[in-house]
Amino acid sequence: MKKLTGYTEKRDFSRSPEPEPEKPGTGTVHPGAEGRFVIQEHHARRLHWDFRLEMDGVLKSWALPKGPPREKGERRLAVEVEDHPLEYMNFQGVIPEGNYGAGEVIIWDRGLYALLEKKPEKIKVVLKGKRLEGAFILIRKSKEENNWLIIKYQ
Ligand SMILES: [Mn+2]
Repeated sequence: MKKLTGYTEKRDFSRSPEPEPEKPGTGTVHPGAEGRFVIQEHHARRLHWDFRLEMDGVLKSWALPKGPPREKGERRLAVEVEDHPLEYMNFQGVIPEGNYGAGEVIIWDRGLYALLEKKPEKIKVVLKGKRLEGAFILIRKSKEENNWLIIKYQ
């Protein structure tokens, strides 16, 4: 559960409909295996899309200010944010004013992904969603920062 302290510290679950983590998730996704992914359109103070991969028992998460790349060769900024609990996969609804991330959350796409490669600075996946399909690579721009690029390469 230690991994989710960033998530729980930012939220008051008596005031937000977001899921409170119950148990730590299990089931690490290894290269060659499949996991689930979700992209949530989040109408917060600034509209963005949250890209989440089931990985190591949590949802590894990035905020995409301009959404995911749709065409081969396109690259978009992906800002790494706190790990979310697996239950967040199914969340949509309105986070009330005054709460962290206040605004509407809509599931924009979801499905399975195949993990091709996983390194601290590089993650390669094949997404099999309704809207997004194909191979994507996430590359961390610098070791000290949370800024990554997500690139559609196939
Ligand atoms: Mn968000």
